Amino acid sequence: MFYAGNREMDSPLNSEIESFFDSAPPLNDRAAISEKLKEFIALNSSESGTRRVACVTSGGTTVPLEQRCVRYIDNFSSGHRGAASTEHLIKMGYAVIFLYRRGTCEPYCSSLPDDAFLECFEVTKESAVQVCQPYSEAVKRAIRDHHAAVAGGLLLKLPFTTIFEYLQMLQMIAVSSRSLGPCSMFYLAAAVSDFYVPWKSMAEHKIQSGSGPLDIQLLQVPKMLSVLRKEWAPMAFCISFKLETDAEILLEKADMARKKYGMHAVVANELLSRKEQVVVVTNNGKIPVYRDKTSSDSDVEKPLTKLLVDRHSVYIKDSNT
Ligand code: PAZ
Repeated sequence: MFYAGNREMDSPLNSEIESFFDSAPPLNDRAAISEKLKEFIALNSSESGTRRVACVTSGGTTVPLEQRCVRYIDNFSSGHRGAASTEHLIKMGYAVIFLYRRGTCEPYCSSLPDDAFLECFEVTKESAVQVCQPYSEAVKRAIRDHHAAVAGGLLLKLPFTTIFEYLQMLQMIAVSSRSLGPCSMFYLAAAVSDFYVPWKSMAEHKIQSGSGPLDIQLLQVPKMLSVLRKEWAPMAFCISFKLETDAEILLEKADMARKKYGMHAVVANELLSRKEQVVVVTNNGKIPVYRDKTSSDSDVEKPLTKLLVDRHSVYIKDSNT
């Protein structure tokens, strides 16, 4: 099902998008997601003043090679950027819809031990389960902060795995947040596949290995950023991310993406240095942002989200005048 907004679906890009959605397997839990979104948006909108709501996307999308999927192509992303940014945005007063790849980092979990889950717990003489002493403060803090965000209506977590799920859910979120107008922000840190196998031309069963080299044709995933900007959520403040491994082409590619898709900002980052520095590319300049190296527990997402929130404030003010 494709929601085109008020425009006619007549451009070649729009027909590619339409055919992507038409051929995608429908979301299993579409009705439940839609209900959760409706409630979350209603909770954060009121006549006395709408809270700012950010949709933070995080983690990589998979491209299945078989309908009963055994093999898939993946995009690199640990989800750290999205999870940390979500925590900072909530601290700055935002409500966040966290659209994340199942199994990647989640907000409030970064201070938890990397050790296997079961190593954090022990059984007492009275047969109760308790957190082992060295982990207890970190676990307590994570549970408390996570609970406060979810119970306070400030965090809605929606997991995806495939490119099909991701784009359908992004569209649902964008259309549901239209009523928020300029108070809505899209912070698109997920690493989204550029190529996919259309569902209808995909093998149903596990591809057999006996018949020699595998020859698969991947189609280009239609670029949804323009349609997000122009049709799904035309009033929202939109930030996309550009990852490159070649620093020479990074800033130029980020600026091209900004212009081509009408983004309000593009965050340019290079794979190896992405945790230390990024560059925010806007229509009036390129602003480098660095992690505070004087503090061991600082991250680059703190100054990054602060800068983008300031830009969002200006955007809201300008939209209201
Ligand atoms: O998830 P992570 O913290 O490991 O990495 C974040 C990132 C590099 C995936 C993100 O900053 C990014 O650039 N996302 C967009 C990637 C792209 O499609 O260009």
